[in-house]
Amino acid sequence: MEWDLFLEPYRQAVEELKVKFKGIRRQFELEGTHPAIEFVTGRVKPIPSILEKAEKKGLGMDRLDELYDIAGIRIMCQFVEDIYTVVDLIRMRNDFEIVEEKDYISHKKKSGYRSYHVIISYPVQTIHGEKRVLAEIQIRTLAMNFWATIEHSLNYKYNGEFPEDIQTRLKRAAEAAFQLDEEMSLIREEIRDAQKFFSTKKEK
Ligand code: 0O2
Ligand code: 0O2
Repeated sequence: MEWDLFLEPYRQAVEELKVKFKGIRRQFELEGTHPAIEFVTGRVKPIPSILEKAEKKGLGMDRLDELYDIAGIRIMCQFVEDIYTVVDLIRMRNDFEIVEEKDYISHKKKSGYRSYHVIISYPVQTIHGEKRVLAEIQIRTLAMNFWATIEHSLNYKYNGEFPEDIQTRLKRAAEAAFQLDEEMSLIREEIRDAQKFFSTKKEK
């Protein structure tokens, strides 16, 4: 398997998508409106994880291109409302196509995981013409990201088999993250006004 050759279009897609979403953030800033995007990260799935996922999904080496998260983009937002603004912006675009949307916000996962996932088909221009790759865009609030990041690293440590007390605590933490998002939404307008005030002050 020529991994470098196989992964190159995915690397390209991740880099391009990062530039595009960071561009959206900058446009909000230039217009002086609350940026729906706080920050953007991206990664190409490590080879061992690709192999593991392919095995789990029963995909042979000739069908790795059916995995939709080899290219992954993550968009962090301050407020839950911003997530839907970003989803609308994604739906409006004509530089890629949406394949599927998964709303793990109104339907959180059993683990407590919340995020909005959009799977896209992204055209990469290669020296042999256009090649479409699948990419997964995860959109979440800072609170959702905090929870998911910690749960993910614990998952790694315990190999998915959490002791019961940790599982209970993680569920409680997920609930606390949800409450935090709710509270923040309620005082969103005030926070927005304060941020505007501080950024005008900074400019002076
Ligand atoms: P800026 O505008 O200078 O902050 P890469 O962009 O390739 O270097 P990648 O793969 O996108 O890196 O992920 P990485 O390095 O984890 O983080 C991407 C960007 O997100 C970086 O900014 C980080 O500063 C920013 N970031 C990461 N965690 C946080 C966070 O908790 N809060 C905030 N506000 N930003 C965070 P850049 O890309 O260097 O651009
Ligand atoms: P990575 O790169 O380690 O993050 P499945 O993975 O089979 O449960 P499916 O259908 O393949 O689910 O995809 P899904 O659920 O739409 O998205 C999978 C990705 O969402 C995961 O990628 C995580 O990034 C994130 N995710 C989903 N559920 C959880 C969860 O309970 N906790 C955390 N922390 N993240 C979750 P991977 O494969 O883990 O890859």
